[in-house]
Amino acid sequence: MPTTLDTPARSAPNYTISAKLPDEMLIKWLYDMMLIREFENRCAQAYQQAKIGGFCHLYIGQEAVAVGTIAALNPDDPIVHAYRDHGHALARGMDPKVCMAEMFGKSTGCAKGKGGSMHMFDKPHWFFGGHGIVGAQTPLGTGLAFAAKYELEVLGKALPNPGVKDGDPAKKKVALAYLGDGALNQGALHEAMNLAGLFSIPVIYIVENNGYSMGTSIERGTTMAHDLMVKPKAYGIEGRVIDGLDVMELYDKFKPLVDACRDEQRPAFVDLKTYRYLGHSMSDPQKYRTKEEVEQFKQRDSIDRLAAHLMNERKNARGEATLSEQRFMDMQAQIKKICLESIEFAENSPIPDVEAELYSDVLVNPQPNMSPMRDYTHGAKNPLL
Ligand SMILES: Cc1ncc(C[n+]2csc(CCOP(=O)(O)OP(=O)(O)O)c2C)c(N)n1
Ligand SMILES: [Mg+2]
Repeated sequence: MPTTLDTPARSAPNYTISAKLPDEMLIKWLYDMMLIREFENRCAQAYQQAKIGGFCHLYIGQEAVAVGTIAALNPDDPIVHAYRDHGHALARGMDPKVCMAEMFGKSTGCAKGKGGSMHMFDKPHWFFGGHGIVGAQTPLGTGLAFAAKYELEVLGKALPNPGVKDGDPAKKKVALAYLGDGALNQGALHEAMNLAGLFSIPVIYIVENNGYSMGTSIERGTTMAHDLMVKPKAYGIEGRVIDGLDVMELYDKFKPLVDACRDEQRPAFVDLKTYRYLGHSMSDPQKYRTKEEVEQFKQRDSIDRLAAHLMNERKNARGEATLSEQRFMDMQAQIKKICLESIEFAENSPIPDVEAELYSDVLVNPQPNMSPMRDYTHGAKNPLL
């Protein structure tokens, strides 16, 4: 059992900011978390049926992190993530059909079927990926935040950004750069954090600390795993530890941090403690942890927690339960329908046209470095050769 992921007994909730939010907002959080979980379950099924290929990392267990952190943002605050990214895409507003089509490698997907599970991308929603190289997204998040600050303080106008509505140059922004605990020791993160500290860049590094990097526990791979706050401290960046299994508690702690970083145009670092229920990817015998450990975290499931709060603890203006059992069941049915329709849409969508698509929207290496033994191009002509 990783020591960094303690599972303390829960006391009665003492929510602060989130307790004052409208009922419908909290119900939407629950809906979004349930949608992500159902979507991921459907992905697992489709993967087992070989309808989804390549790598596939599911987000089940961690849903509160994407939903709670994104809820604290403005819609045009940029975010960037690693490869466990379906949940963030959905929480940011991507159409589940488009997300599922990308999973299936179909041309109706958000990256026209060329990205797959690890490369969700949704520029209109200010979601800049989906990145498969561990840690590589952290300098990108720093750059997105730097660009916003540069527009505001130096240019006085929005930089050209085709595909999204022009940002308001007079508006202070904050960017989120999510990373796994396995990215903590990547040089890119430390270079990025140094710059962010030096230039006071409004980026928040969110470590989705699920305790494992593939099969390696954080204690085995990272110094000071029990106190990650020493890392941002070295770069003059404020750090916070936040429990990522209770979305309302998460929001209560995270929202003021976002507001402060926006207002003061400076960075932060969050050790967000969470847990994934399934293996690292679809093929993982999980010999590195016990079934009891997984069960223990399931006892603190974030969806169960919020549902119980809305159905049993929180009252609406009429003094009734905020969420009735009937409405909860209706939500379940609606989500199931949406996910099944997404699968149907993905299945019925065409695969990308090789000739038209293989070299469009991708970085083409003009020096062919592919094996001459195999025709990776399927006959498509490289426009740069
Ligand atoms: C630079 C680099 N090194 C190694 C890998 C192989 N790899 C893929 S995922 C992964 C583990 C990352 O774990 P973590 O950051 O904790 O994210 P999680 O899977 O827990 O979400 C590794 C080592 C990679 N993709 N990129
Ligand atoms: Mg991890």
